[in-house]
Amino acid sequence: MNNNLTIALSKGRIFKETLPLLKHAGIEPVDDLDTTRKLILDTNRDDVKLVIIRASDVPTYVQYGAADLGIAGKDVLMEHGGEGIYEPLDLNIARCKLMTAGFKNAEPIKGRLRVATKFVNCARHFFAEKGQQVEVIKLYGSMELAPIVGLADCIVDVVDTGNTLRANGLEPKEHIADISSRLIVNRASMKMKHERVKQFIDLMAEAVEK
Ligand code: PRT
Ligand code: MG
Repeated sequence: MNNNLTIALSKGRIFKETLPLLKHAGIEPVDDLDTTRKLILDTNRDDVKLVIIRASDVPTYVQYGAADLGIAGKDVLMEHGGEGIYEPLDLNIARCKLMTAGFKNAEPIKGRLRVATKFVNCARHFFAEKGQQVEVIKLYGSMELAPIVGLADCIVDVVDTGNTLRANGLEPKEHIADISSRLIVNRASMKMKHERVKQFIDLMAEAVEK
């Protein structure tokens, strides 16, 4: 087995907030992410590559060993289920909350509550724990629209400032989980490249503590 490291992460807030941590670990991308169209980024280290993918695909790449390591939100990890993956480090970045949200003065719903979300597993689990019957409707984005057009009674989504909810006449209701991004590791890579991976985790942990 080679001793290279492939790290999967998404563009946007996770990439931005991960850069300083990677830098502390001695890793800097060579290409400018704002302009490059490459999906595999070279770094200053010959033995380290970054693969840039959809946030919700990161656990899958790591699960199957297409990447040794990844950085993903706890929301995405809970939804994925975590099979084949270790989660050794909370990076404490891209913090937000997984919440239910709905109209401000919503009437109590008679019958089954309809919940629109891209987090169908999390939503099912949350309402099942409360013993509440729900119909979960899978969406891929713009969940806030669902109650407005009558597609659902409420949504499950991640919330930071709550501005997006308020701008659409909705408010956060029930807290499901505090979210931050985690460093994840493929189980086989953890064994086969143990020294290499452990050294990287330790450096990232140091960067988080700084
Ligand atoms: O778009 P794609 O399907 O590729 O994935 P994604 O939209 O999940 O990716 P990205 O980069 O937007 O989010 C990556 C991770 O960042 C998520 O999995 C969360 O763990 C974390 N995170 C932290 C957030 C937010 N904060 C956040 N505010 N993810 C999404 N949001 C959304 C929120 O739902 C709302 O639509 O940003 C919008 C602004 O939020 P407010 O509450 O400040 O208005
Ligand atoms: Mg997005």
